[in-house]
Amino acid sequence: MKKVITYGTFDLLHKGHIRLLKRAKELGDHLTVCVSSDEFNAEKGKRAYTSYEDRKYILEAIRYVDEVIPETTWDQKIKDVQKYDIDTFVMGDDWKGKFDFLEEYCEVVYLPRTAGVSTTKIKKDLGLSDKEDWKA
Ligand code: C2G
Repeated sequence: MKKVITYGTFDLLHKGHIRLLKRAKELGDHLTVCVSSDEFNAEKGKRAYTSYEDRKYILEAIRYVDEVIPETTWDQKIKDVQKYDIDTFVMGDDWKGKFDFLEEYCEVVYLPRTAGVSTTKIKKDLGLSDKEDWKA
């Protein structure tokens, strides 16, 4: 069984996220999604609208996703690839080159991002910001 892994926040889920997950799954038989914890998002300078628990719940409902685990640090990828016996690591190409160090442990694939959609654009179009004020 060919195992694939990808990482991300996946906040305000949109077509770009789904297309990434679909193409990632097409590279193997099993897709693990490592979704950023709320604390790790703070480290990434992001504040997700949807909590980690809810982002996990939503991702688990997607047909392309087989397993969802937490991402809590930048440095867990090598351990994850070994622990989950991963064959292929996949990210959108906005990360191109950033994770080439994993080539020692698995195949590394950067897929073209889906143009015209992003969580940041959604928030901007809705007049939301990353500030506290839009928290429900
Ligand atoms: N993505 C995409 N097309 C878009 C938007 C996002 O293909 N229009 C991809 C990104 O390239 C990424 C995945 O969807 O591979 C998740 O995107 P984010 O939730 O923004 O993830 P990010 O904040 O980049 O977190 O350790 C890695 C980080 O956790 C990645």
